[in-house]
Amino acid sequence: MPDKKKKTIDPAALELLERAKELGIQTAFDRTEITKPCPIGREGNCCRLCFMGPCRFVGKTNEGICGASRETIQARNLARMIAAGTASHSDHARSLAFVLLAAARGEAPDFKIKDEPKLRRVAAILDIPQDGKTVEQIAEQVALRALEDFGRQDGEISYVKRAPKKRQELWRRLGLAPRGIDREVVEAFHRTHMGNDQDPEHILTHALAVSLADGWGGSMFSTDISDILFGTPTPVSVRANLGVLKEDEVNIIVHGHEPHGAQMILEASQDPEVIAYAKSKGAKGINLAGICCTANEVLVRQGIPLAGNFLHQELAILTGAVEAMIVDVQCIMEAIVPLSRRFHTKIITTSPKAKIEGAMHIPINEHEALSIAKLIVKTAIDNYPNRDRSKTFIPDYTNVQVAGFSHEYIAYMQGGSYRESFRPLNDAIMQGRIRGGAGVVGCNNPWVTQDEGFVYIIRELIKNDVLVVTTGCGGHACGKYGMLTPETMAHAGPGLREVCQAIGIPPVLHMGSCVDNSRILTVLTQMATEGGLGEDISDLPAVGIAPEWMSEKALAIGAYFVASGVYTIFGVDSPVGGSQAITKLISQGWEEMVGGKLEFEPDPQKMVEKALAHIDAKRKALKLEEYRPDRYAQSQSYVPGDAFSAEAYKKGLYSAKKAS
Ligand code: NFS
Ligand code: SF4
Repeated sequence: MPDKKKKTIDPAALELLERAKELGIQTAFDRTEITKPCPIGREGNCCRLCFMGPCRFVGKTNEGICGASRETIQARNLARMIAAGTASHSDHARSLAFVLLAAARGEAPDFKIKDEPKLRRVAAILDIPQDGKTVEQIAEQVALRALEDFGRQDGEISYVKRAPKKRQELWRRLGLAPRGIDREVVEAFHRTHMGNDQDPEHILTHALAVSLADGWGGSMFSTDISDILFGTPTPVSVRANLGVLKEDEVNIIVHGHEPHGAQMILEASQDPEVIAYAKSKGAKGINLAGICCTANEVLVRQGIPLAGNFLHQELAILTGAVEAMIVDVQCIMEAIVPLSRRFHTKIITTSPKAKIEGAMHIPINEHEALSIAKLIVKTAIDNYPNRDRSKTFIPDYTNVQVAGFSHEYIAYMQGGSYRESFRPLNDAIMQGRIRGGAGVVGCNNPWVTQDEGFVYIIRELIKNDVLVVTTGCGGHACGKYGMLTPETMAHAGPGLREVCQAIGIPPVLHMGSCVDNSRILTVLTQMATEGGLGEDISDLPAVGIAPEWMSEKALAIGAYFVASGVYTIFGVDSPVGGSQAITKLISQGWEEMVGGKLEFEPDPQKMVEKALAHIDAKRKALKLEEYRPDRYAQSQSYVPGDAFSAEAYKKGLYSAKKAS
């Protein structure tokens, strides 16, 4: 198990953990120490796929009761995790496709087609004829086409053709182009049932196909449909961390992943009648804040504050100042329900797919969404008088962040609508002003110090002139420490800093939620096809890093980045650490096959070293100018200060006191 010295570097979290201790309350941080996960299962050495087992591969045991080898069971375990992650992202996309369909047919009056240009761009990609059709008719066709891709039996899903030509051909040659999203997921579970596919390499090759059904299927449709319904993000400034909660307002937290319910909660909370109702209960107003990806999806589009990432969900309740936490699907800890009973907080589940015992269940459907959302918000307001002031403790930390760099905006910012392109970015990489790119994304995991990996790795990368993009809980982490502001360019190497100054962007770009990792695929494709950096994603000097991963969804993302040609490094620990052969297969083996590889490396410093070495090797293979940090060292207009240290953070250097 990793040796962890402290639980978190977040001062707000530290104060609340202290508070939890005073109250005798345990959180995931404490349960990590008490529970001690099974070391056999943790490294993938346990098979429980049939009732002759579970078979544990320890000591001299090298086969299961059925004779399955260690490699087979490792491959099956990993493939199943990737399939479950793919199912989650994709089922989220399916919900959105149904919302779009209902909106297009006039059956979801509270949802509108907010971004018609995006709808038309998506329709064009899908070859849907638009002449003489109304916006609603086009939207209906887009929704139907997405749903078709879920149930498609043959051929390939629509978005395969969005990849670089060379990549598409490779996938087709290897049989990796997903036929249908549901089909690949179902087949993964079939193949890994007892007594079926028992060739580890064969199992894991299919796992790559499954993951592509996520990246270029479910996740990409999620992103597109969310943009159509709620608007394509553009940079917006929001506040982050638990200090956004208010002493004198009804605090409502939305947490989860699917954006449509949260969007309705947001609209309900802005309704003058609902606000008046809150005032009638003695509150000054309604304060909505978000946790995890629901926050990244909805709130950043409209500048609403973020309460924090995955490990902040219990801490938010510990403030004693939250009237309701409204959750939909994914990454919701069951622990929040018993915890909420120690305070006045109500946990309300809103997805027909997810109930939690002891929580209030008010499912939101697309047909009467807003009226249900108003009911939910009123339930929170009714709870406001129950807040016990002697128990509230809101840590006074927030920070400013700029988020909302959609791939469309990244193209736009490099030339405006007149001449948008990836030419400036590609040129900067070719000249060595920017050394390369990195996506630093993913979860929190209480097995490592919360946010420490993100802050360390990103700081080192930008110092070394690597442009960073982030999503998901990684985005929250960056936001909390002020790393998403233009001022962060003070910490960038001189070449990268100059580019950031010229365009006016931070060196770390927040691209959205975890399904928005699909936006990174689009950016990589645009860079690979712009010219000068090879002709496939695997040619690019780029890496993916998930330093604090924990979920099956994270593994699905890791796998689709690999299958798309990206070197991907995961932190914490390896779920296949019990087999050297499988470890080699998913790194060296996959690299030979698809040009990307998956490695697990717990040490953040080594992650940075590996990332830089890979970027330099790719630069060399492309015969680009050698990267020399001193070459463009002219730009000194920013004096670097230590904005990221907990000390600086505590002093309030970058944490203006709870601004609204
Ligand atoms: Ni991604 Fe978003 Fe966070 Fe991990 Fe969970 S919230 S979908 S899975 S923990 S980054
Ligand atoms: Fe054991 Fe084989 Fe059953 Fe797995 S499938 S539990 S290895 S007998």
